Amino acid sequence: MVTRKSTKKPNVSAEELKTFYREMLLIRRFEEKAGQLYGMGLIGGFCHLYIGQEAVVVGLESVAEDGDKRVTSYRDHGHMLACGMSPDGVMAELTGREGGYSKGKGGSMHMFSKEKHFYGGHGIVGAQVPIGAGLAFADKYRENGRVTFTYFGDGASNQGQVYETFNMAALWELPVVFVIENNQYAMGTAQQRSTSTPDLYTRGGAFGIPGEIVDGMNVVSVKEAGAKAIAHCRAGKGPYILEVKTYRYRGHSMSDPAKYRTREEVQKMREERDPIEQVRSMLLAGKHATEDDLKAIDKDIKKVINASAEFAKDSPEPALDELWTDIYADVAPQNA
Ligand SMILES: Cc1ncc(C[n+]2csc(CCOP(=O)(O)OP(=O)(O)O)c2C)c(N)n1
Ligand SMILES: [Mg+2]
Repeated sequence: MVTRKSTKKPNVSAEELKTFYREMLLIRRFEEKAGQLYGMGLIGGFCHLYIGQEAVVVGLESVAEDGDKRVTSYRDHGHMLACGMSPDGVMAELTGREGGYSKGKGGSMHMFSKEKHFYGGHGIVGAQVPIGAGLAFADKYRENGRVTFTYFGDGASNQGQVYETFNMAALWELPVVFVIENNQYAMGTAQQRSTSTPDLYTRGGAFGIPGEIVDGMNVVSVKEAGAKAIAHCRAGKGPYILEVKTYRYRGHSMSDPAKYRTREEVQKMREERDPIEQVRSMLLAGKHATEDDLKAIDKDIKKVINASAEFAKDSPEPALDELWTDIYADVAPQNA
């Protein structure tokens, strides 16, 4: 089994660092805005924010190619933005409006984009894991060289269906990267209180699936590990596990008072490990950008996010007869 950490110097251009900065900031500002709209009563139901975990999806999406697929849990806004879905469509869905990706009928946890190969958004813990293997099975069957990123949490990694999936994915050598986003908590339960062995990247050992641990607060490390994992899958060698160590800054969902950890713990992580601040420092230290350049990026992104909130507020609620649509598929699935 592969179990080592990469120690070589990062191989990333100044342009790419700037792209990472922009993409992570887009997710952060989007989530902050979603939090505000939730507080104003414009978003109802469940809403799980991704703040703190931005480097995971941005690093991994940087190695994905056209036609590669992704599926994740309910903490899904970052994944959608990182694969190129529109902030307008995502925000409108959060507010339950017609202009949303599910016409306002799905909300935060139930959005999809066939065009961007984003397959949800799943509220049942671990349920997306066999779905991810199914997507990879279809690609293997079609011999199209595509890979699926299947994201799930540290909590979900204790679910039974994950291991049934590992077995089949290894047996059939499916092109799937299992990404365990270890943000150290499952709702209010810290990982050490729920999990007998802390090293989740070794969980594929019984099935012969290689795994690697990655610093998920460092987007460059995530990119490098992602490149290796995806190359393994594309070469037809079967599944790969990445345990990406990250941290969720906000509560589990909007209704979480977060009494299970100290403010100091969160503050320390924000001050010492923040993924966006790390890239900001690299850009400034390498003289790849000035404070003013970075301010201009921030200003640009705020515009995009404010426009998405306006779009969401202006979009009407779905018409009553939408209650009867999108219940059953009208046609059998064709080539995805
Ligand atoms: C099968 C199932 N059991 C329990 C729940 C309730 N639940 C929702 S999220 C969650 C914690 C999952 O934590 P983790 O996998 O670490 O993901 P994170 O929320 O940290 O992203 C639980 C227990 C659920 N939705 N589905
Ligand atoms: Mg977790």
